[in-house]
Amino acid sequence: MNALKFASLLCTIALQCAAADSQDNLERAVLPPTRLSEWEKQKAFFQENGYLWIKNFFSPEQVMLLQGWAEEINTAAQSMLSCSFPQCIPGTLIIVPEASNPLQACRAEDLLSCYPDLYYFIAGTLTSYISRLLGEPYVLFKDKINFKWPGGGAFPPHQDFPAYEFFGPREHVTAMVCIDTATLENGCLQVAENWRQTFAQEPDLDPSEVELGRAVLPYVVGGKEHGSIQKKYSDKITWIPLETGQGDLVLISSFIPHYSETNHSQNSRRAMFFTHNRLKEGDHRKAYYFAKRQDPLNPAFHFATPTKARDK
Ligand SMILES: O=C(O)CCC(=O)C(=O)O
Ligand SMILES: [Fe+2]
Repeated sequence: MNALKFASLLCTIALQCAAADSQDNLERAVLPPTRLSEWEKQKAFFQENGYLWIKNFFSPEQVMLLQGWAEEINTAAQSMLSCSFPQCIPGTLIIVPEASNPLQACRAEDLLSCYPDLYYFIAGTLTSYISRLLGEPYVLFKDKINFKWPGGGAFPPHQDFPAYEFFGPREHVTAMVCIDTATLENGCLQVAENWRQTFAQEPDLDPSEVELGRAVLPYVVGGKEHGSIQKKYSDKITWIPLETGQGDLVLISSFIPHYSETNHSQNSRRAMFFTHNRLKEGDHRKAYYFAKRQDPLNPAFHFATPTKARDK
């Protein structure tokens, strides 16, 4: 085959892959519900799979608002890091530096206590949506923005539940709001495909917990990998990359295994995460942040994250 034919063959394969990719995305992502039957379908998908990806959940105007908050929070985070602002003062941002660079913010937390308009925005959109979708009131548990700057660290495979379990609620729903377009190159979120099926026959796990989607997979305790699923288990998982666009929403249950790679691009991959729990399991937000501010370096608060904790 001559060079020209070979190049054209490569081009055709690339185009086919791109077409297959966007077809997959179309099949995986849904649009915001507008009819009762769509709510039911979306609920069933979330309960079956542990995640739900809604394209264009937020309007372009709302995306601009979210980007504005993300910028403001970043400016505040960088100045707080540069003057070693303490974490223990309620009503201020909690800034967690990147493990590889103490002057770069990996994440900022407790945003909603600092930006009341962001709080009302989220309560009126996401909290209401989650409550409607799941058929009972939900309440905010914690919130954060992960900046994932160029070179920003990977989040190894983990489940969120073990990081939250000491605070009461038995399950959580996290809403990921995509601020920058997320790609494989910049380290988009990846979720486990059919994880209940993957581990249905696993001898070390309780089959009824797996069936209910509530099994905790054995994870590494202590050290740099604290909180990440043991390799023996994570190797069995098939991952679905969610290449989300600005304003897309992804809901994940606190049990679904997920991870993301290092950002290999030149731009940030910012996403906000709003974790909720069932109101009937109590409002634990204040207790969570009180505990975190008292002991910010406790490994319990650095679960499978590219940040530094005590005794790691
Ligand atoms: O930002 C990401 O890619 C993943 C974040 C995550 O899983 C977490 O913060 O628990
Ligand atoms: Fe997570």
